[in-house]
Amino acid sequence: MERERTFVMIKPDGIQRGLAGKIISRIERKGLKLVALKMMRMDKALAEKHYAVHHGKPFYDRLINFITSGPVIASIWEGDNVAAIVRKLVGATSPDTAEPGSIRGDFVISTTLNTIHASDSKESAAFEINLFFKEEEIQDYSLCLEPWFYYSA
Ligand code: FUP
Repeated sequence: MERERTFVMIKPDGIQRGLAGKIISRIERKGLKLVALKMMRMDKALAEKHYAVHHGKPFYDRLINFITSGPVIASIWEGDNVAAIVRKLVGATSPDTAEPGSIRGDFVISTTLNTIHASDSKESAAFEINLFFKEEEIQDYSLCLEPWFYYSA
């Protein structure tokens, strides 16, 4: 079944702190389906496209420097209403409001070093997936547990 997709990226601090496995595991255990995954180093041009909406803001240069400072893990996840669900798992942008139990609520104390990016809407997911992945890098397969995540009777 064709379900909605979203883009998730583990940032350089998440990799350095050894949180990549924990973060992926949290998204998996929710019942979402991993369809693409790669470790890569973002160059300045890609970072500027990805964060174009923040161009000119006071934190923009810091953000571009940080995101290009080390490798990231880019991924695509599928599921019903997946963009909204993953944003809830990620938690709020500000470390003082990120809810305990969310990824940022449990692991993050900085607004810059915040371990994870997730698309904030279906529209930004489509843009970001297209920016980071070629269609042939996205896997089409069925998840054998899917009938235990979605009730279809
Ligand atoms: P989010 O979608 O929660 O990652 O947050 P935004 O799209 O608003 O911001 C993108 C990135 O900019 C955040 F991951 C961290 C950084 N940022 C700051 O450094 N300072 C700010 O005031 C807001 C965002």
